[in-house]
Amino acid sequence: MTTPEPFAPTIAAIATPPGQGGIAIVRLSGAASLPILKKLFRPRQPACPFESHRLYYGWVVQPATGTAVDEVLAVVMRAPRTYTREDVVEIHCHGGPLVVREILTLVLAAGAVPAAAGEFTRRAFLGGRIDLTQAEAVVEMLTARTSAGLRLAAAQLGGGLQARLAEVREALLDIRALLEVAIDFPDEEADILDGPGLRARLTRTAIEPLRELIAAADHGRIFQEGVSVVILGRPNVGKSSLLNALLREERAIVTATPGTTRDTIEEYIAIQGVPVRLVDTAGIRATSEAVEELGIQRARRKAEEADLVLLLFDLSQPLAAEDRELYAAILGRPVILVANKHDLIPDPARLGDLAQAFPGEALVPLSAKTLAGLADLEEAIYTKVAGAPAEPPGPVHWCAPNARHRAALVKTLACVEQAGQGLSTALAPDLLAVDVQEGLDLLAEIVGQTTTEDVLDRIFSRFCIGK
Ligand SMILES: Nc1nc2c(ncn2[C@@H]2O[C@H](COP(=O)(O)OP(=O)(O)OP(=O)(O)O)[C@@H](O)[C@H]2O)c(=O)[nH]1
Ligand SMILES: [Mg+2]
Repeated sequence: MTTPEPFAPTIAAIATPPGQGGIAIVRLSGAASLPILKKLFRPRQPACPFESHRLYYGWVVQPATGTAVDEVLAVVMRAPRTYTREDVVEIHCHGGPLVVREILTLVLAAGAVPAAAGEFTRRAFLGGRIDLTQAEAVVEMLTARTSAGLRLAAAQLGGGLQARLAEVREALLDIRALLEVAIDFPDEEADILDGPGLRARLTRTAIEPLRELIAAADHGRIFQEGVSVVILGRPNVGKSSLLNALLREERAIVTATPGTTRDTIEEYIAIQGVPVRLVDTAGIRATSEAVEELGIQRARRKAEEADLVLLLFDLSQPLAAEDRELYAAILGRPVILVANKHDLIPDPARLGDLAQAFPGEALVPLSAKTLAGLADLEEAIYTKVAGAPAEPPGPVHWCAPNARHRAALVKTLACVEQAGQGLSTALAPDLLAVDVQEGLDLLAEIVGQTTTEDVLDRIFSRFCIGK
């Protein structure tokens, strides 16, 4: 367990983004925050009491000369009711890059040291105000790309994941206690371990919640990291038109000449809260055998990189051998078949032909020209990448374990499942206890109770300075 250093230096950083703004904030944290403030801040009220969590008006001055630097508001927040649980001071100054730099320089000259990336949040974690999952949620909040991603991060910051993990931990602690009784009182062992309840209890209180959390990680990842969707199809089927339609902007050049797009084009959109990287590709066609082979290889590679392929067809043209080859090349990958130019051929028979040629695949009729069917396509994309539109989302949807949490959860589940199997095969209780303890250790790593320094460094290095 890492503990906060008792004599940690007072740190300072500019907490607002670089550049010009209405105001900028210099933030300090540590025992010397108030003494440092007093060296360079001249409050209007000469007998300023510096009450906690109150703003005071005054001037920052050069301590040596008394020269005025800026007119500011200063706030002192006394430990422990602060972001870091240490004394915190914020100086709200005019938002010019030079002004705020100069104030930071004065603060450092008065005894503070520059804060490392994420150091304020790291102190909040070391001070025990938040656990590691909440610290990680701070980064997710800062980097969220859609409001759904932001909501998930906020829920995790509020302790959503922490609470779920605590429930599993309690359950495992109870079961470990039972196993210890069985170890200490061999006469009772049979009663305790063969009680029909114990295995069922392990399943209900640990195995199922862990499986749900892993599923939530897979679901949440989509909202936070986003997905990549590749548009594939023969030349001239309307791939670039579809990209533009989804973007609602004339981004890619569209012409009636096949072979317009020569290279891939990437753009970002949000579909019902999912950040999507959309890739338009050059139409794949066979002008000679070698080219055909290359095109098919490229399609396969693109499909492998993508979370979802939109395979486009031109409904006004008969299905071509190349259409079938493209489909065969991406077989096994998540795909939506898009029957484009539906405005030209509204005949349902043509759609039926496509459905028959590629049975079992999602098929959406569309006109990239009139935009009819676009909402259905967006719905189909969402359903394909995020699963069926969730009914009122359960509490488990309000935490999104990240890749680090997920890896540890999978290992925890394996330990707990092993313990469950051991129970069925009447394994000795001391061996069962080993599995349960291993699961508990893994949970402790997730919340940061036993996380090593290098893992912490990796996590906090994702922050910006001043956070
Ligand atoms: N009527 C109609 N025309 C469309 C539709 N979608 C695209 N087109 C037309 O089809 C032609 C080709 O469109 P593009 O979007 O450039 O096709 P592409 O698949 O990107 O073509 P390449 O880049 O050459 O592979 C253009 O003339 C578009 O205006 C549609 O839904 N209906
Ligand atoms: Mg194109």
